[in-house]
Amino acid sequence: MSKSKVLIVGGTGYIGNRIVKESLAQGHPTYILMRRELGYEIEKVQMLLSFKSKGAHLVEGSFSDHQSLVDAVKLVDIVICTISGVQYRSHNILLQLKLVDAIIEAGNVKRFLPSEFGMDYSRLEHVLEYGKETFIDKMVIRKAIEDAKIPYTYISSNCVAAYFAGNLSQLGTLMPPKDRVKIYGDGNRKVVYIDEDDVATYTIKTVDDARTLNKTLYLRPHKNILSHNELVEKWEKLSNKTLEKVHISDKDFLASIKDVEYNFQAVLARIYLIYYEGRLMNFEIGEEGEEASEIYPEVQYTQMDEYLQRYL
Ligand code: GO6
Repeated sequence: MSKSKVLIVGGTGYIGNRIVKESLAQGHPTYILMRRELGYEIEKVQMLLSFKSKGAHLVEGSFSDHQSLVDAVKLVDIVICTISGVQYRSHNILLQLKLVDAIIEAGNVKRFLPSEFGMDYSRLEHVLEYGKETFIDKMVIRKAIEDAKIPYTYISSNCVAAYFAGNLSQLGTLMPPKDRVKIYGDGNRKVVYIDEDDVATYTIKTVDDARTLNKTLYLRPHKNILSHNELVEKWEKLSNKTLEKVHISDKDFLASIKDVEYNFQAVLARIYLIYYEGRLMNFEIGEEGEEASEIYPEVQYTQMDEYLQRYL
């Protein structure tokens, strides 16, 4: 069977660029949307040209040109969108409604993977008041996909390591702390960490897999399910240094959310749900999903002690 053709929208981003590389590596004819608005964004243009030299096809288009999206989508079997959601207030995620419209009109797409790649908001029975509306956008996209009966897979990748493990989950930095580490509550809730390269590996592996059609693929590699305390302990062993632990009570953490700007509130709200409430691991996957390391046991995923070595 020949490999399906894949279009990546967001191919220069933090997750998207890895998916492009993995799609090429796994032998898929790989197409990347090159937005006309790129203009002078020179790093992105150069990255796209380097992907082109490795065999990717650059497809020019724009979210403000419906026909260009239809034409792009018609070239492929699979559409993967990794558009960023982290500037919550700009509602970037909702741009995908235009992609959904294009997929409906084109009518040829075998599977759409919208930009999820985080926690599964559909499994939250409640969220915080802070940043409440920022949990809605991805659900709006899901509804549009399901109403249109577009075949889909949602990827729930949990905590990507560069944001959550390399800094030992300390806010405002991407490097590990030197002397003192803040621990959220008692530090015992289970959190799932994942190397972003492994996000790409599992994502591309699943695009032609009938087992994940119209389901969510949860990335929960079992050796990477760690409490905050366990993550810190791994770093202490590697660096051969003991850090001072400062426990932040849930009350103090919640109080601190009040005074920060909106976008940061949305970040803190997620940290709260993950580290104080343990929302990544407090539900069974069940019939709606599959677990990646279970259905792809051949993938040698990166464990966090190995990942952390780059920070030594
Ligand atoms: C990642 C972050 C962590 C930012 C999700 C700064 C959506 C999700 C796990 O942009 O708002 O240290 O699920 O110093 O569904 C940001 C966001 C996290 C990164 C969270 C994210 C995760 C978005 C930081 C930091 C721990």
